[in-house]
Amino acid sequence: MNLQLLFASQIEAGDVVGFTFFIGTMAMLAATVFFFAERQNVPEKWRLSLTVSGLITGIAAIHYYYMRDYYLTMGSSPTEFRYIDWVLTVPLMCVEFYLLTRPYGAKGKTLFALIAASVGMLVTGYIGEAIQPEATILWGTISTVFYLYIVYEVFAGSVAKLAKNSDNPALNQAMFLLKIFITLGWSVYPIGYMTMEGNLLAGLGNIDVIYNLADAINKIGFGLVIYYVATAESSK
Ligand SMILES: *C/C=C(C)/C=C/C=C(C)/C=C/C1=C(C)CCCC1(C)C
Repeated sequence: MNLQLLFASQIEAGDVVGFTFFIGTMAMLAATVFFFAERQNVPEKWRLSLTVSGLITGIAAIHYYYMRDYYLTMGSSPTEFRYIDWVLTVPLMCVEFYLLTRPYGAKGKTLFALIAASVGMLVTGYIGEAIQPEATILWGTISTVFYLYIVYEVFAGSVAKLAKNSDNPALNQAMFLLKIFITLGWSVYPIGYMTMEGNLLAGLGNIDVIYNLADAINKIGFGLVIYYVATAESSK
């Protein structure tokens, strides 16, 4: 076997960006194994949620593998892989909200609205980041409107109302933590977006490092919250 070829995309010492792509791949992979392995240790009604958590980190692991390779060979941001990953995984996070509130009457309509908003948020973000860099602020603003709709839905819309009326402490605890992810965790992405050249936060940091950090927190953390609630409920 040609080892030279196998290690074609070498990571250089001091390459922080490449390092975070590498560690992101490994972390997503480990989380995926964890969520699928733990599936059988939680009560049946939580299993589908854990499967979705594993799918989210699994899809991300594969994209990180490609993004790392792209970055190491091209030396630039793998924006296309990044947005393809998000457009698959963010709707799955909306599915998690739906699954949590489904036993209490969540409607397919709400799930559809959440998915549509997340796709709208990402498509407009992609246009501002990759297609029309001269209109980054305009597209970023439109994207933020979609983002705020998701925040509204989870805080005050039907998702919030169903969780509140459920009288289930485990569910309310999960909702509380997931709200923190949606507000604080997800807000790291627009910060990364604004570090693009010529924008408000240019020079603050590397956009890929910020996105990679946010992905690790949000994708793995989100799944761990669900795992935590599932096990807390079963140990009672
Ligand atoms: C696993 C990936 C996740 C949770 C990605 C979330 C991405 C966002 C919340 C992105 C939001 C953006 C804005 C609100 C405005 C600027 C453009 C985006 C797409 C970076």
